[in-house]
Amino acid sequence: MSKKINIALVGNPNSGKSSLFNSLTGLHQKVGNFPGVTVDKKTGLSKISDEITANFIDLPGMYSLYPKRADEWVSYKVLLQQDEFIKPELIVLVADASNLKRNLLFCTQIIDFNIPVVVALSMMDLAKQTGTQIDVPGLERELGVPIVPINPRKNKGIELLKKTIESTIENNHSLSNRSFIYSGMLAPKAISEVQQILPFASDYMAIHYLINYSHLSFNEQLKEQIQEIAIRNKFNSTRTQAEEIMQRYARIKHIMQQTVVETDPLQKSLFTEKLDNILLDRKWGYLILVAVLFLLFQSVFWLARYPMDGIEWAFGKIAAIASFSLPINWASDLFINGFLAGLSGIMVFIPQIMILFGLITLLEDTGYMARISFLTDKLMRKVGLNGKSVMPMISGFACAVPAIMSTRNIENKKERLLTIMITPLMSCSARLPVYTILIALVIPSKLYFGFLSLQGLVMMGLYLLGTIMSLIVAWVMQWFINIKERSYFILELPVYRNPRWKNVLYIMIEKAKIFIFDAGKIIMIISLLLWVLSSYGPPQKMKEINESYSLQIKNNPASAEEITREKKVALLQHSFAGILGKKIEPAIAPLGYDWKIGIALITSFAAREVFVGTMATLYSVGDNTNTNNNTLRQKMSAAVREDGTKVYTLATGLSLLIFYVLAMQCMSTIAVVKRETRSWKWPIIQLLYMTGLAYLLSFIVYQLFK
Ligand SMILES: Nc1nc2c(ncn2[C@@H]2O[C@H](COP(=O)(O)OP(=O)(O)OP(=O)(O)O)[C@@H](O)[C@H]2O)c(=O)[nH]1
Ligand SMILES: [Mg+2]
Repeated sequence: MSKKINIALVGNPNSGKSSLFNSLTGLHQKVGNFPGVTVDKKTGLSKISDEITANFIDLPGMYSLYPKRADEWVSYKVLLQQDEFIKPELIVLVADASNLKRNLLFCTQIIDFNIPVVVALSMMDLAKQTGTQIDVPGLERELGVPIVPINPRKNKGIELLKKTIESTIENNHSLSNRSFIYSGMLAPKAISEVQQILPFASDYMAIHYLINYSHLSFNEQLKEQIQEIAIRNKFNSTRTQAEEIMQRYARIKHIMQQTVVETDPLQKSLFTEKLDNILLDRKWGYLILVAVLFLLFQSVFWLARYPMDGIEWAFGKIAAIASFSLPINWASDLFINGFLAGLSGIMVFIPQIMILFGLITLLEDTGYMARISFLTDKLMRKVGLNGKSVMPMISGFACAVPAIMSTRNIENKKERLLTIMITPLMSCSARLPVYTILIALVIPSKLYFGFLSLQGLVMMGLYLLGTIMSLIVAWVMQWFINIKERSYFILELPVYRNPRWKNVLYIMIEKAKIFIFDAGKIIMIISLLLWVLSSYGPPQKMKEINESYSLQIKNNPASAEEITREKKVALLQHSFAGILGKKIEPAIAPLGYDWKIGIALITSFAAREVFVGTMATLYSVGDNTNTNNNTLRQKMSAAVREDGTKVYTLATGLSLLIFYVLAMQCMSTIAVVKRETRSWKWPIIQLLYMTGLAYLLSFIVYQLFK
């Protein structure tokens, strides 16, 4: 019978844990070239042998066993057997061979827990490049645990690792109870008293219970007992920790002298260092940073244009063929004006979303993202944030939900909270469709110097507006958040790496899929619902309209076409959707919006990307040209108000753009903020301030440009 065991993957940040996890399980856990990519636990199955199936747990990285950040606590609790779902029976410790000394500190702490350990030594290729030679069997003897060199990027060493895990499990009971340092001597009496109430704790684990009992999931009685032991024995956690670290480093130093040959550090001139001399330069560094960000947004707009035109054209053709060949009835109307219109509204944006995610993944994979944090730390500090806030903010350009989760690696609580509060102001990919269509409507397509497109510049302006507002809001909000904690910025700069193109491509396809299926599902359902709401109304009123216009046509057959068009508009206005839109019109008229836009604001309250689907449905249902091969853009640009003036003037367009830059219209973000801050207070404040800001600025802009 096959046995299932839990194996935790732990190690320093950026050492290759998630890469190994992916190699072992065939899953696609996010991997990136900076410390703190993984911020939550994730499990996956892998067959170790015919008898053993392992449930691997990928965990956030930790520098040492003294957690400071929210993500380190996740790992710490799993290691101390305090996680309610996962209790690891074996630990695979991933150690970065090119950074051995620091990785060994953590490694020896894990060894002293007395849970079976296998060490996976990653980055051997990098160690070799810098001339470091490691005597693996010698190191194994000194540490007393098996060590397997691996390279998860190239799938090397995985089989051997599985074999070693298998034999470690089999030899479990004959494992010598060998510790790296004599932790029992650090606080002998307190430790043995803890072990009397928690008999399974190793000496070293007992120390951790003494230090962190108040944060762990013990019952109150047990917490009081441990506290009492600590006080009675005058247990001093700071002194114990310092003593422990010193003892460990003393032994590690000795071991390294015996088993590792390093080149003279002065001689090694790394590619990374040379590149950093330019990229982190006080002048060039910032210039290059601005250029990189500029290129990023220009390319999203540029590169995507041609595939977008193609998709639009194709859907126009399909709709034309369908309306030509299908019989005219409610089913074909639903198909063409509900389903097809909604679908094309989704598909058109796939190219931009893929390109945006692809480029951001490139920044992360090469290691440049961490440099952006480094370069911007000073600026960020001025507004109460931290260099580490920049990574979530830039990820926020793709999607606020993972971005907000990634704030877990910011140490300071206030800075983390501020980052969470402002990240949704960064223009995420769901806003792209809205921007694209509105820009195409109200901003002329002009080129400066033959390559700078005006529309591209406006697009960049919107991204910039979101970013600048986020800094201003952070600056203001820091005075209202009353958390006092020392702030510091420690970020290990990773070495530059070639991007893994397969990974980039995978993420692009994956994000496109998520957009089509997750967002698409919502868009589609709302579009179809909207089609019903805007095709039907109170029956009595609808009947009246139909009859009155039929009469008019009978009396005046020459202008039948004109009258039919008026009839359609009247029907839409008195449909259920029309009634709804009219209801909120007074509130949004000062921003320059009519009732159709009002409907879109309502439907996109839960998810902004619904805007385009809504527009597509509304303008198709009320389509007064009777041909279906018009694109949505053409239909919108032809839209007129009751007094005959155009709906989408520059003023309305700009006001609407600004509203979408600033308003909080995303249920998923609200949910994730609630989860990360563990209260409803912050998501509610966020919803209110963002929507208020959006209303105010849109109002000002409309009144200025009107
Ligand atoms: N050269 C080389 N690169 C590797 C190796 N293993 C992983 N990498 C790269 O190292 C980087 C970090 O990998 P991850 O798997 O995200 O590291 P992690 O330990 O999960 O990092 P955190 O989640 O931030 O703690 C990625 O760019 C990987 O492609 C290796 O053996 N050699
Ligand atoms: Mg990871």
